[in-house]
Amino acid sequence: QIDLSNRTYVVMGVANKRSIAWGIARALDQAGASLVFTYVGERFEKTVQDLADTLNGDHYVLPCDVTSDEDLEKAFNTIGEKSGTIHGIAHCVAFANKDELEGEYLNTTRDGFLLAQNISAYSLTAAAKAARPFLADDASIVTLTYLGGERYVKNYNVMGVAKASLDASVKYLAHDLGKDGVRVNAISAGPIRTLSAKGIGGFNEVLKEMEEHAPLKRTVSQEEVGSTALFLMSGLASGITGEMLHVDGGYHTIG
Ligand code: 0WD
Repeated sequence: QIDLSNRTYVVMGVANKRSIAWGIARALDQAGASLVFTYVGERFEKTVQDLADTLNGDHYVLPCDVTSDEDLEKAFNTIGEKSGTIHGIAHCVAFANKDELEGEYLNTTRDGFLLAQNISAYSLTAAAKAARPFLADDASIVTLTYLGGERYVKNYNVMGVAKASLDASVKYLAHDLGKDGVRVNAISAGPIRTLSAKGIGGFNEVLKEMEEHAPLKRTVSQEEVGSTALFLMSGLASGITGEMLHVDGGYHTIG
């Protein structure tokens, strides 16, 4: 049994109850953690607050647009003031223009490329930077990535390139923060039906392909990603950093 009581974790990227971030939040909550949720856009405030209020443990909710250094600094300074120390961050944020998540990657615009990199990759570095003064000496940062950053996956396009950048960032951040005792890892999740996933062309076929060909012959759930994040956030993973852990029923081993 993992016990995270008296420890504070920041969960970035809950949009609704289907969000992977929510699966992570529930796993951390069940382990007794105190949680801080960051959301972007007023329309998500109530959803996130209402969801957070269903949890057992302490929690509060803050706005934070990861494209703004000012927002990030404000949010993490507030967390530092209210909670003191941060024991972990679940970074579950990504965005690309929907019309660039189908057809040829070659058609990606400069603005679309930079937008995807900004929200989906640089935001991890920016969040780590803003959080650094408050990170515990055994803190654990976990981000979410996807196979499309390691190899070609149809339609994933500009987001695949952003995930490749995110994956490299994990390794560099693991070096920078390792001397503070802080670990940085990525979970490469299999396809899960969420708000963001809806934007990806042919997503139903990706799910079907996984059910047919993954070693486990099924898709994975938010809960399975949540329990892996809980492991990475816990002392059980104290020797693991700069790693990418696939929670994809083994799909990455084929093809
Ligand atoms: O199959 C999937 N769903 C997989 C998702 C497979 C493998 C990885 N992932 C990754 C995603 O790429 C992302 O990094 O998991 C992470 C979480 O994605 P999700 O749970 O699939 O999607 P969703 O519930 O939509 O949450 C992503 C959230 C945003 O939601 P919307 O739908 O509004 O884009 O990222 C947040 C927002 O809450 N977000 C931002 N947060 C702060 N600042 C920003 C921003 N500028 N933009 C988006």
